[in-house]
Amino acid sequence: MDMLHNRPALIADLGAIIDELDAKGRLIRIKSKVNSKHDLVGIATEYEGGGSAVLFENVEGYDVPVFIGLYWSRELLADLFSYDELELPQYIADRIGSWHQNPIYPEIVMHGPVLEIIESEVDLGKIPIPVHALGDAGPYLDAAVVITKDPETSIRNTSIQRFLVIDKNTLAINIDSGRHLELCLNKAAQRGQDLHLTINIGVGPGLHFAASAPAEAAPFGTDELGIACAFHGEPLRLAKGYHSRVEIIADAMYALECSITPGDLIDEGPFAEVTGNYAYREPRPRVKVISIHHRRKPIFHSILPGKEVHNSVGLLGETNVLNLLQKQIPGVKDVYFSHGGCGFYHAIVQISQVRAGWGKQAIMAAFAAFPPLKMVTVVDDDVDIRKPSDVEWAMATRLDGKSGIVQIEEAFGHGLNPTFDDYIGTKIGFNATRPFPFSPQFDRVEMKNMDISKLRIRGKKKK
Ligand SMILES: Cc1cc2nc3c(=O)[nH]c(=O)nc-3n(C[C@H](O)[C@H](O)[C@H](O)COP(=O)(O)O)c2cc1C
Ligand SMILES: [Mn+2]
Repeated sequence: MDMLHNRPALIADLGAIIDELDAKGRLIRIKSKVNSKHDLVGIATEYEGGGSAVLFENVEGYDVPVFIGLYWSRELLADLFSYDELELPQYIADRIGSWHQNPIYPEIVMHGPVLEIIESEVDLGKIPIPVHALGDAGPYLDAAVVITKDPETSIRNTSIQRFLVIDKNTLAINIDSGRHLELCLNKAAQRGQDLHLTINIGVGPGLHFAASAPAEAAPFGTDELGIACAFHGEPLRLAKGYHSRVEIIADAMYALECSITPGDLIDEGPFAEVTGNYAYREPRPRVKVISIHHRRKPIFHSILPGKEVHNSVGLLGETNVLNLLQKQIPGVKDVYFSHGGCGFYHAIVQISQVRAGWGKQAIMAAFAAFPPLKMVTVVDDDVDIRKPSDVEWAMATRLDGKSGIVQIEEAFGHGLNPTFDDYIGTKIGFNATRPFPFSPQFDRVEMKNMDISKLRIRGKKKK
């Protein structure tokens, strides 16, 4: 009985997650004193992608540790949910499916770790918020789960946005075009009201995934916090804010109650973004921080802008494309968003062809399922979609340059992609599948699979 409740509680509580990673030998504790400006992220980058996360226990000038790396390895993430890495996208798709069919709703509680301390004075300078890249404008909140309410219907919306720290009680937020938060802000503007929001830092992956779920999986007007409940297998615990109409996450490390006055802008950027480029400086909404709640012994959670974002927003996009393609396109077996494609610009689709023409249908369906995509490559089921050289082989030997490339000009994409100036650019699909029906010249050579572990040999196999 207790076992059943163990898992959900674990996934909902970052403190418990860090302990669990430690017990599994998946936590590196940095004991040396580290400066949070550039040095911390520089060190974290050395561990990026490994199967362990990192806890900086001694951050210069602060008594709060910084945790980083929860999302940089799918192996680590999958292990936390007790799944295999390759099962992770399907597991996430199932959780979102379960939310659609049998939603569990969040509950309001009176007590929770985040309510332990409320700061008498708002001072963001007391939180060890790292400065990431050398060209960044300043410290950034990068794993901040935003909750707001539609000013018209009061239905909650959840997302993740980056925030630049301006001064002790001011942040600047980057809201991409098309985000539900933008819709809420526009509605507040029409009503002449401020928009209230809460920023919740130090949460588990169920909630992080709920906030990252694309609009195509969680349309406007649906409370995405239910997705977190689906991961936890129980209601997500919310606490009422002291100053705002919007709830905070009772089990978070930190919760900030904030407001935005529509039209009030302040310069934000540059910031090292998921593309590997800097997002440029521009006037963006100013966020006033009204109160700061936190645990008695908080840990600050940060993420790196590369693989960690691929495995959150990208993984959720991948899951959505997989889910929709499996419903719409006969023969679709697997989908992968490659790291070279920044985790969410390039979808590789594996298909077991049953009829001609579905390769191109898969391209169109993938673009529709996830608008930030710039490229889709479709391959047969004898190609390993997680192996770049295998995908290239399919393009080199099976893609017909004349009939196999689909080009869609002036389409809406992702504004951060340098080739999508003001969100508009060209999307490309590559149908690198064999012509159907198959003919022998496209057959892949096969050798017999042998076990060499018991061979009597002299000499070593070189790597
Ligand atoms: C780590 C991370 C950082 C993100 N940063 C931003 C950001 O700065 N601005 C933004 O608009 N979306 C950002 N996103 C994407 C949105 O959170 C995501 O698309 C979400 O689904 C939007 O919620 P919505 O569908 O309710 O609009 C980020 C996602 C992740 C995982
Ligand atoms: Mn939404």
